[in-house]
Amino acid sequence: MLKAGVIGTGMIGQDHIRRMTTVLAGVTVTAVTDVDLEVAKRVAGGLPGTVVHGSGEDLIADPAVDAVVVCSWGPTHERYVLAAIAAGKQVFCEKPLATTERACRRIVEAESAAGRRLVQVGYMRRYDGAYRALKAVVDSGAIGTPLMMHCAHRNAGVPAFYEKESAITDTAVHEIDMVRWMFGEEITAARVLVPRRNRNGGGLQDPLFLILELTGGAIVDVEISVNIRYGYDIRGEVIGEDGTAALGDLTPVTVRTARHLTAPIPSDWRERFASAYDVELQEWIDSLAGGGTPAGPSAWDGYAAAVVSDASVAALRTGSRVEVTLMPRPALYDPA
Ligand code: NAD
Ligand code: ISE
Repeated sequence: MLKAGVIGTGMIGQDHIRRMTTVLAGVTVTAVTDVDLEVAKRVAGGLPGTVVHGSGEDLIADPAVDAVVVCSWGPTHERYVLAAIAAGKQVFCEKPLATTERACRRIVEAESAAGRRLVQVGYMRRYDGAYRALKAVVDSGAIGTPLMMHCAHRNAGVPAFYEKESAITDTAVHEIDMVRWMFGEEITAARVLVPRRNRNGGGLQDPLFLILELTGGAIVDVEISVNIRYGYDIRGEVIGEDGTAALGDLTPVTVRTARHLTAPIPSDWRERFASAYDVELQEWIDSLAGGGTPAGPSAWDGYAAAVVSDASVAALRTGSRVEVTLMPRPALYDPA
């Protein structure tokens, strides 16, 4: 039984604790912490035997914690991931791995020096049934060589901590990771177009239109709308030489009444990606059994996504096309 400690008991921290305590097998939550200790105590209150620590560092040092799950705000990820690596403990870190290229590079260097994989990053789309089915079609060659992909990442609204550039660093970073995985190629350059503003967006520049270029010449566009009110809507269509493949409408039910056809739309990521998070964490837990190492998105993937995210932020600020340069990939991350 894997003894997990959770740092950050906000929205996704609570959701992952719920799945680790009521859905998944082979795991128990032995400790939690949050910078807001009252929240951590409230969450631990419903979990018999779960200890509340005063800091993330204390939780990582706890001998009753085998593996750490980092669900705090992005800028705090680096220090907890580095502390877990230093303690020789496995760490599942919610995306983004860290909020800058430099911070991710420090994590990659620390893990490489440790000589074994200790980090997995929460890019859960790789575990989503619809994205996996889309990738299977692309990989099968049925639509020919993929040339382009259209994506839309729509949120009904965003949390209070969301800042001007979060549409890229917190939201589109999912497409950045997904595209690297879907095409099996690196992203080489980014551009951002800025349409007129949504009146619901407050001070945010919302929506944004991100354009990514890939090593093999394919181009991907991503509409990022984070105050679109009607619901949480994730779209993707790959255009190949001989056909196209798109994520389907995932609705479990459609209703026809009074000459109208209606279907529910998820309210947020918890609903849309519930099964993907389940599979992601279960596979992580299973991979660690008997001292194994994780097989999911690595610190290198977290680093690569951060470099593209930084380039996209620079493209937004300057209005120019910004090239992406990755450092040489350490041997630890060579494909098996
Ligand atoms: P949230 O604000 O609901 O929760 C974050 C919690 O972390 C808060 O309770 C806050 O008090 C706590 N916290 C902040 N700094 C801390 C620190 N130094 N030490 C301990 N706790 C600290 O935010 P959220 O929506 O749960 O997002 C948390 C992380 O999860 C972010 O990195 C976000 O990008 C990621 N996330 C991923 C997905 C996904 O689809 N994979 C979805 C949502 C959030
Ligand atoms: C959130 O942090 C997530 O990761 C969600 O998947 C994403 O859709 C949302 O925009 C982010 O704020």
